[in-house]
Amino acid sequence: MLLKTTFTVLTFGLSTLAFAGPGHSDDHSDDQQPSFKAGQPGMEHAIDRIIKVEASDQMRFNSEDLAVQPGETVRFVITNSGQLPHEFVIDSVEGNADHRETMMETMADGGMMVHDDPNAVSIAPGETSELTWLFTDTGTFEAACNIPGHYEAGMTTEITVSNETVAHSSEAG
Ligand SMILES: [Cu+2]
Repeated sequence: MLLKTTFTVLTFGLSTLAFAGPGHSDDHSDDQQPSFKAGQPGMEHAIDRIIKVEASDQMRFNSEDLAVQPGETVRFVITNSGQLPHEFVIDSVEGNADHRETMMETMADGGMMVHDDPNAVSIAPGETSELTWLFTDTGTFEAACNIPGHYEAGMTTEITVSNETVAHSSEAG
């Protein structure tokens, strides 16, 4: 059995409401918050799910399936089981590529890169860090460790955001 049972979750039309504002404005002038392609920082009281992730020196994120729905707030609890520092950054593939570029430039200048972006968290060896994130749009994003060499060694995991309704119900009730 390859298909897992998926419960149909009523999301109360969150994504519909988001676009139901009066007068379609086409300019995305969200000045109050920096915009992230993968969503925005989540709020404590809105957490729908907790996903545990292990960051290992094998340059892997070990976790359960990272499939979420738009409108879902997830608290990621990331434990660094290794001896090296790691980080967990939620962004688009391109966004993470930019992070890595910035990090390389900073380190080339002799600086230390400390991520204080809301979509990123550092995890010291043996420590556990948390990141609460609200996924707003459908798409394929990734959680990545952008410490030089880590991503390249495979320290990235895909996050799929989709309205995964059970489309195979041939006979609707
Ligand atoms: Cu790492």
